[in-house]
Amino acid sequence: MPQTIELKISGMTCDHCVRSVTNAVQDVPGVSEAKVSLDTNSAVVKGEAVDIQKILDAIEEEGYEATVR
Ligand SMILES: [Cu+2]
Repeated sequence: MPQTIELKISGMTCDHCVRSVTNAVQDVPGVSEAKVSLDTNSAVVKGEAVDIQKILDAIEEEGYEATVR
């Protein structure tokens, strides 16, 4: 079943941060798309059979804080 996950992300300050978060999220199994916004400090992730905790962990490993909205 396709999922759309909305996240709140804190700690991003520039486009480099956006890329780091985007790449980290896209590496999580099942993720098909990750749209990360610096303006709204949020992300919309699409995928299937995604372990949301893995997304949160991947973002934290990059040095940012993420929560599910
Ligand atoms: Cu940055």
